[in-house]
Amino acid sequence: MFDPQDFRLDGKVALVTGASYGIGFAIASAFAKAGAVICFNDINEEKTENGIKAYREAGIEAHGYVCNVCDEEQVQKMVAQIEEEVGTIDILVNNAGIIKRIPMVEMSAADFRQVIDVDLNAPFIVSKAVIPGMIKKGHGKIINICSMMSELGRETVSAYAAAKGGLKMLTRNICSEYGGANIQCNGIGPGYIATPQTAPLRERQADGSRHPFDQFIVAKTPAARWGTPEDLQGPAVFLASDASNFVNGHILYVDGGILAYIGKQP
Ligand code: NAP
Ligand code: GCO
Repeated sequence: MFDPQDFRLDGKVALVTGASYGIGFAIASAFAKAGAVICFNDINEEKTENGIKAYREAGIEAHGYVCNVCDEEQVQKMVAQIEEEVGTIDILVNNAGIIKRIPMVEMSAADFRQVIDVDLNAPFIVSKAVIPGMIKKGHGKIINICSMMSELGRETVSAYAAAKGGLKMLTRNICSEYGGANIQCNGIGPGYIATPQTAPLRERQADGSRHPFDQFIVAKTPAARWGTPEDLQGPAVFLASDASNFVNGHILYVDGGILAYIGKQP
């Protein structure tokens, strides 16, 4: 029988990686409003402290941890600390991510590897650390933050697209391997969202005009606007809640319709 309470997260412990600000912060804030206890990490002390302050200003007492998600030892330690201090993690959002916009033939192998490390290897490392606790508890929710680039390529983002395409398949594989343990692993594929990560694509030109890429994305989006981190909150709460217990291995694109649209005639 349908119960609106199924969309609530009361009593759940959520870990959102890289969530001092941006998309992760917005998703974690929505989880808190839905009743979850929030744990997040950032790569350095200062940003983690700033994140704790930002959550507090939003009325949320979040647990902040300094952890490089690429470092398996740090991740295992952080998860153990959360399980001891807060409780077993019910909801994991693999949000931490980077992008390097460099033409492929000019990109160093080291730069390519760094993007793969953060955007694909790290979701593996963090999920591997969290799943045993979810199995013991008898349930779990993993949400991987994918991208338009899980489906499409574009100039200068070869490493990012390879990573986000791989993250789509890691999502489906975690679904396949752990669905039987009542763990649902899904992805969210945001469209173009106004955060620090996309700020260079929205910078005003010297003559005060809009960035050409900004104009391109608005013309390519039926909603005719950039997304905001808040646009992702409802979909994330849905995938973190009991309302989505039979949704597994799905990538939910929250893109204002970009993937469905050929684009407005110039
Ligand atoms: P953002 O503003 O650049 O924030 C990324 C966050 O990840 C920051 O808090 C960053 O911490 C953290 N991080 C990076 N590397 C880390 C590491 N090794 N260990 C721990 N934390 C790390 O990005 P965003 O726009 O909010 O994007 C968040 C996620 O959504 C990313 O996975 C991104 O690929 C994805 N996404 C973004 C868009 C978009 O249009 N913005 C669209 C689709 C998907 P520091 O500040 O300390 O570096
Ligand atoms: C880019 C953008 C995109 C967005 C997002 C789109 O340079 O094309 O950064 O990659 O970050 O991933 O879904």
